[in-house]
Amino acid sequence: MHIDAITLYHLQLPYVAPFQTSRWTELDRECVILRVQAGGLTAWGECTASKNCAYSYETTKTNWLILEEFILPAVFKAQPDSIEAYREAISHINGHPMAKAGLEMAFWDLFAQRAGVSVQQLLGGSGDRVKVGVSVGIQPDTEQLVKVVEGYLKDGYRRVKLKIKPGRDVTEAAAIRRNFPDLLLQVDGNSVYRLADAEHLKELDQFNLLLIEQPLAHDDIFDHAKLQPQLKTPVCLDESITSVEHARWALEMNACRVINIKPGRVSGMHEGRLIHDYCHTRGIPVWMGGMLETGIGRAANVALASLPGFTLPGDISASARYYAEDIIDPPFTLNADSTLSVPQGVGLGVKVREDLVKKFTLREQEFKE
Ligand code: OSB
Ligand code: MG
Repeated sequence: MHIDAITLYHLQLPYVAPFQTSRWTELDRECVILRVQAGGLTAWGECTASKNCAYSYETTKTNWLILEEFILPAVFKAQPDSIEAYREAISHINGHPMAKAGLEMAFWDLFAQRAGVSVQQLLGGSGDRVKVGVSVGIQPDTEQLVKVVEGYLKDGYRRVKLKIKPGRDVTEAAAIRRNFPDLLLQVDGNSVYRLADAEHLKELDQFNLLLIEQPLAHDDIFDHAKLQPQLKTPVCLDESITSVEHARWALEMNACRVINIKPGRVSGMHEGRLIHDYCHTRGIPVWMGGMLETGIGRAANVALASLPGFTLPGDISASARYYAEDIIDPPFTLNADSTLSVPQGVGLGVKVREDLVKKFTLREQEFKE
């Protein structure tokens, strides 16, 4: 199967509301979307990096640069016909997991289409639904936060994640717990705390949280291993797990009791599945993280989240939670049991609205051998 052309789109898709974390705010999703044309088939991928380098050093523009200068030339030369061959073709490139994962996603779509199966089947997932929750950004004040959470509960979400930051973390977690005593609740620090904050973080133990996500530095495992024994709440690592080796280090060091898997952060669904398998055999729960993906990345995430070790609800919400106009048809909707349905068609199983991709594209370029 010859790879004829790969088109990159620098997308800018407005969110329905600003998304604020402990360390940055975003008003729209800027990301690279990829279209691969090969053997008469068209496949799609999405790079998860955004405009800012606050979550990771990667950005929309570095994704584009690394794809253009290194990944695409390697791929046109190697003409990979499997995920393994793709990974081999780019194995000389260090770092830049989100750039690599974006094209890998398109290859999962392509190879699933070639085999006449869904990406879910190609990955070895099963079931037609995955449990999901909603990630709630920092709001102007506590009263507003309670209202926003209430709205999501009315929409049908049964698990909520709060973005937390120093100065308001304990009061906000307390307010949400007081208003919603039985809610499945977790928090995400996005690497804003330090080990010296351990005494303060212990106050969160009283709220019966499912987990606290990435409290300490984005590249830290060592201090998390010193923090976890001091907390009753399970620590979940996000930013600092970028490969199955990191997952092994974290578990061997008892730095966390849960791991969040984001295919982009770990260089693709292949590595994400390795982390899943590693944790699953050790009884460590994993869950699917989110990067506010468009419908393309969301389709890939629900497929991977259907592997059996994804026992906690994922950060994979309905299209309408993020976008007035998602770039797929139909958009993802929430089922009454707080699940999203896994597309059952061939490939990613979603129809990409090329007209909307074009409408929200700032820059587009086609690459050939
Ligand atoms: O830390 O999980 C995170 C979004 C962008 C970057 C980092 C994170 C997030 C989220 C959103 O929490 C999850 C979602 O896609 O709904
Ligand atoms: Mg996180």
